[in-house]
Amino acid sequence: MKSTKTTKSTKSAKYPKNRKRRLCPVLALIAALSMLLACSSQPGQTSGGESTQGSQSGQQGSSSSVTEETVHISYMCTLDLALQDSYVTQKLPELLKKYGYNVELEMRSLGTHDPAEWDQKFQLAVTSGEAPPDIIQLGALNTIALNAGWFAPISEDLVKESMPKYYEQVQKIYEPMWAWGKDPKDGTLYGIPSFNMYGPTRHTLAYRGDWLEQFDMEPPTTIEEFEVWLQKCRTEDPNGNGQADEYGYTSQDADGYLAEVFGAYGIMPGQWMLRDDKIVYGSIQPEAKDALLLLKKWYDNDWIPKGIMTTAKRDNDFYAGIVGTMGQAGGYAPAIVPSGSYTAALQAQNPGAYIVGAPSFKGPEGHYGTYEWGPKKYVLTFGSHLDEEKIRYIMGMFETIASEKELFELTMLGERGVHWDFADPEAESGATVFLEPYTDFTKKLNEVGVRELSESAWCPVWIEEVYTNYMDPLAIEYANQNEGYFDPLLGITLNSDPLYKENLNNYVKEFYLGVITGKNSIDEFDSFVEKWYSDGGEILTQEANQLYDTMFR
Ligand SMILES: [Ca+2]
Repeated sequence: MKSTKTTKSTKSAKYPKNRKRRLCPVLALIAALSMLLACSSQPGQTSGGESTQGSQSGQQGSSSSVTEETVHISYMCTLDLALQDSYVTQKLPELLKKYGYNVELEMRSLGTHDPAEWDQKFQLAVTSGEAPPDIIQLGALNTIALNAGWFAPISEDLVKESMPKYYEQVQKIYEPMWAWGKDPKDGTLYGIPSFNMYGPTRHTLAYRGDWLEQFDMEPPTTIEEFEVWLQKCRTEDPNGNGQADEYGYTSQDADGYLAEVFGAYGIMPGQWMLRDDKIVYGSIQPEAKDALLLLKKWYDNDWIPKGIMTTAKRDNDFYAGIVGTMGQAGGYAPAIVPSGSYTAALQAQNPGAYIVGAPSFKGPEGHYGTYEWGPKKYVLTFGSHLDEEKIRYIMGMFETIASEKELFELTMLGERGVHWDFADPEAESGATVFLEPYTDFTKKLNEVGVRELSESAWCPVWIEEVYTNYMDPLAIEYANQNEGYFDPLLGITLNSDPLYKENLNNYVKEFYLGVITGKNSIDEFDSFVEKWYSDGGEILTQEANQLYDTMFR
């Protein structure tokens, strides 16, 4: 993709060596050290001891003298994934010394774990003129912060040189993911993308395994077999309460509604799709007509609940034992395995219940699957005040954390035996569980400073050969059951999205629900599509294709 000004091969080199090699020229070393010292003695830094030696000690030109300088690193992390007093933030500097990193960590928290509130507070920090911290991890490259000049430009080459293992990892998982670290306006890279460890399509259709067993059924593989499932759920009282209160499938009022049904017809309403080398919107594709007619039949037969897409609750109704599947792209692979949190929530209300994940049922052309935005997770950026050496230092530190078992475990999970353990405590790999009282979401975030795999303040990038040891093999299998459907634009916001997207999506939802419930006729489909284009869809389609052409080809 990018022209690479390849220097020497650095792939197999360890970081301390890398730094030594790069810092070899004495002048560069002195310059780098004085910059580091300048950074570590900024005003406003209250804790002492940041520079244990004077800058003259660095003139000896050895890498060890570099690491004896304490490097102060300030950090603003999405959702406040770790706080200053969290176990991870407190413990990490001590462990890092062994690997040649002498750091002092400062978390700048925004006081909330709520995504919307966190983003709001972050934007307020930017617009109020606050200076950026050294590292900023975000859900996406924030336009306001970008325009305010918060981020240092980086390059793929810089990442490749400073974190060779992670660079290779990104290339392997999904090369176009660099796009979400780039400014859509001119393609400049500002952020290192991270991905979900379970891959781009990590949800599957989750069934009540005990209901399948009662019906003496295997998970349905076709629409026809799924209809048998729907019918049995309505008529055979699988929850045993003497009432016909069960349904086999539902969707709530949220994105991804009825995903498995549309997936069976090869389309992704609510997301962009690639067709004939063009980006098109899933909601207005002609296959939606067949899917809607099927859903209308199910609705008329009372095989799906009356509150579908309105009052129905995907998760709660499943946990309550009145819906037999968790669809709508809800079956998150690591959560539906026996040690997973969804299984625990289901069993809390339905002792003896269990979950079976299965590939979604196939449509007439053999299409199947549940869909989502893709492998995108977070983006790691650097404050615009940083010089390249400090950026390299931080990148190297993060690659070391991702590569070393003890650092990875600390930053992802906390301390084994105290905060977490393998689901099988005798095992040395496989599914992990948090231990009481750290099963509590807020306690885990505040006190330990960890959340779950694919999300971490202090391990924001990851290396497959390390992280797969902490994944349940069954979850990996589930995560690969519905391959192929994800947004080719990875959910990146278009310029005009704020103007049109919400209204258009509401319009689509209203029309779809109208057809399913009989308020609208499927014959109105063509005029529905026309109106979608004229109400802003045309502009969005143009922008989507432009984005695809400039960032993804
Ligand atoms: Ca019942």
